Amino acid sequence: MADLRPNPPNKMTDRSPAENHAGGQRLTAMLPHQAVNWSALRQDFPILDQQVHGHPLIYFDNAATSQKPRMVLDALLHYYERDNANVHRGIHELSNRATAAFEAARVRAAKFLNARSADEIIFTRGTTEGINLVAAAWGPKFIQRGDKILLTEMEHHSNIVPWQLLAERTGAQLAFLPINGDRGLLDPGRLDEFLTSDVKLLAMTHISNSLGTINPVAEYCERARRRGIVTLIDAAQSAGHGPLDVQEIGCDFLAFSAHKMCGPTGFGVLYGRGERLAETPPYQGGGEMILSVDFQQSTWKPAPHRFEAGTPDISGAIALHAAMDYLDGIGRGNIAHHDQELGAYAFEQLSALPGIRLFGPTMGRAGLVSFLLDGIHAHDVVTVADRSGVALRGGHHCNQPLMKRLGVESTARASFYFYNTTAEIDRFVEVIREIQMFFGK
Ligand code: 7TS
Repeated sequence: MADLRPNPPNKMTDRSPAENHAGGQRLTAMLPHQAVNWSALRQDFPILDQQVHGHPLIYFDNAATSQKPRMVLDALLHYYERDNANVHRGIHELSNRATAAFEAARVRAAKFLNARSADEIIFTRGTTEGINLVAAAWGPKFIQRGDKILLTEMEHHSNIVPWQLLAERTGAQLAFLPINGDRGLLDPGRLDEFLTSDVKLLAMTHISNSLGTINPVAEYCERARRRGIVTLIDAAQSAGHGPLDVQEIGCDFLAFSAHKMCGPTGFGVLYGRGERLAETPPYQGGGEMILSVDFQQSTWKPAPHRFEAGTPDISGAIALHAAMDYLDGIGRGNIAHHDQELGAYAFEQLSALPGIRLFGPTMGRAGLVSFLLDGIHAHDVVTVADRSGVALRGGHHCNQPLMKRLGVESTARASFYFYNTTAEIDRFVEVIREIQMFFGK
C-alpha cells in the first residue's frame, strides 16, 4: 500500500515513485499493493461514458472536482425518495431516519480520518468554509497583534485569504515557507528558522493543487506542536486520494471537501482536535447551535453542533458517507499508489516533449501535472485540448502568489483520479503534441 510521503529532491532510487519516501510521516502501515481492476471501476461512473466534440471524454480535471460513482448518486436519490425530513427537530419517523443517517455520516467521517470522536467532526460547505471557520471563530480569540501565522508559498487562496482577513482584524502578520523553484518542494531543514516564538499557527496544504507536491505534514505538525504552535492542514487534494489519519498527522485542524473525493459539491468536513473545539467560540449564530436563547443572550451547545447553525446539507452528509464507503471499498492505499503511478507516468511522457516546462517534484508526486508549452498560452492549450475531448484546466488555479513565485501567470494542468488510465494519458500526450504542431512549435 502506498503512503503519501514525498521524496527528497534529486534522490533517485530504483523503487517505484510510491515506494520512495524520505522524511515525513507514515499515513498508514505499509501493506503490499493489492490488485484492483481499475478499468472495471470506470463502469461505476456513468458520466465517463460519453463523447465530447466527437471524441471519447478524457476527464483530467479531477483536482477541480471528481466525478461521482453510481453508489453516491443512488444514496442521494434514495434519501430524497424515502427519508427526506429536517434533522434534530421532529419526533416523526422520517425526521428520526434523516437524523440517524446524518449523524451516522459524522461517525463514518470520524472513522475515515481516525479521529478520536465523532464530536471532532464538523460538517461544512467544503475546505474553504472549514478554513474560514477556524480563522473567524478560533482566530480572533487566540491570534493577537504581533503574532505570526505561518503558511507556505504553495497555498490555495482559501488557505491564504482567510488568514489575511484575520491579520487585518488582529494586527497579526503572515509569513511563508519558501519552495525551491519549479520543483515545488519545501525545505524541512529551514523550518526551525521560521518557527519563531511569535508564530501561533501553522496552516499548510497536504498536497499542492498546482505542483503535485506531497508535503510531509506529520513532521511539520510535530515540530510546530513542540513549540506550542497550533496546526491546520488543508486536505482538499489528499482526502480520498490516500489514507488520512489525523492522529498520525497530529494536526489540530484539518479541512476537506466532499466533491473532490467522489462526493457532492457544497459539502465538507472540518476536523478539530477536541481541546481546540472546546475553546473555540461559535462561528455562525442560528438554529440548532444553541442550548437556550433569551432576548439579550444565548448559551451554546458543545462541539460539533455549536459550529453548525441552521439546517445542514443532510443529503450532502449521506452522499459523503456513501463516497467514503466506496473509496474504502477500493482501498485508499491502492488509490494513492495508482494516483502516483499515473502522475509519474504523465510527468515522464510529457518530459519527452520538446518546448515544455514542467512544474512540481520529479519523483513522489501526486496524480497531477502542471506545465507550460513554449509560446502557447495555457488557456489556448486547454481550449484546443477540449476539442479533442480532453478536459484540462488552465489558469492560476487559485494559486496567484505561487504563480508569481514561479514567475508565470498560469499553467495548464492535467489531474487524475483512479478511474483514469495510462491509455488516456497516452492520448492526452498525443493531443499536446498536436497542439504544439498546430501552433507551429
Ligand atoms: N485547497 C486546495 C489545496 C484546493 O486545491 C482547493 C480547490 C481548495 C482548497 C478549495 O476547495 P473548495 O472545495 O472549498 O473550493 N482547488 C481547486 C482546483 O485546483 N481547481 O479548482 C478548485
